[in-house]
Amino acid sequence: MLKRLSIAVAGGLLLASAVAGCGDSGSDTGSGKSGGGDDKITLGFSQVGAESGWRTANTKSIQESAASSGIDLKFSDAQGKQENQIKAIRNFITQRVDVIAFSPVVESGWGTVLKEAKDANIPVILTDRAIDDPDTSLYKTFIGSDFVEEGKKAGDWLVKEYEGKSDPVNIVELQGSPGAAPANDRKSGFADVIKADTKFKVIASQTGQFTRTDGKAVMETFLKSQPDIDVLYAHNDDMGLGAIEAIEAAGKKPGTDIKIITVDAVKDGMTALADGKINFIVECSPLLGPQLMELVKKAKAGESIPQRVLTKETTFTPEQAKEALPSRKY
Ligand code: GZL
Repeated sequence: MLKRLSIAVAGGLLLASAVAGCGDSGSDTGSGKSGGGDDKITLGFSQVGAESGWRTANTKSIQESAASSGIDLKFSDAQGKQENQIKAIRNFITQRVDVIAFSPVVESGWGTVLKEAKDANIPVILTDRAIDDPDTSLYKTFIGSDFVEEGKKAGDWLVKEYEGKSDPVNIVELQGSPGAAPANDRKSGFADVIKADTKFKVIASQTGQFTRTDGKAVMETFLKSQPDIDVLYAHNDDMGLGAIEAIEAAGKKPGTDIKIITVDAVKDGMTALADGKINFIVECSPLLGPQLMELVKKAKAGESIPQRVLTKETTFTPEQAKEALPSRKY
């Protein structure tokens, strides 16, 4: 996390005015030509997978933006596996694409393959998630959210919610997928804020893999093993929605008996928020496509790009969700 913070400071933050835009490896959804053909840019993109509503919206944004930008997209779905992403990046290098972009499924283990891309003189752009490699020359920029800040926003809401109360507040936490930057940083940002008051106790914390299925299963075990749960902090809406099913099956009222904080603000999460089943959502926008394509064009043209492009996002209460839902793009 510290490394990324130094990158942010060193590279200068370009605050996005708004983020109108967040099968098999190397499958080409474009014309199939490799880079260097006509003046059409070929982009090789390796996506984490299809684990959540956020990821679906992110993929849609990238595919639609590539098409509208006239960029030939070779899209690869890694199904949540780092080895598939490394394979896809090597395929893109062999195919001599013009630019490589990817959302790293985990923070570590990218130095070797990114050095191969650098040696092949193919610019790389990180989107959505960061890596912990100290060599920032391995990629042109990282466009994505500040996950530590997202965790802090979640913690800040909880502190305000329980201001003036002294009884213990028992928290269970559904973490994102192990090793992923959003999981590591949302956990640390939240913990940093709540440690100021000893009444807050994280009594159980386990990965729900960012999926509804696993979020529900882990919440079931929490409910069986923890007789007194006051709050659930889920690192994304999908795990929170799965947990809601488990909470209701246990005869408890989500949002009332157990307060729930999640991150993302996808439509299903916002609907549960508007219905009072979730109490607070920290937004993490998946609509990174338009900005990514602008960065791809600059990288191809050899123009200078800020080391860090931070996406702009907010938070939602139930009332704000009711207002925002009709115009939500994802
Ligand atoms: C965050 C993104 C996370 C989302 C999850 O930028 O990487 O991965 O919060 C998704 O919903 O699975």
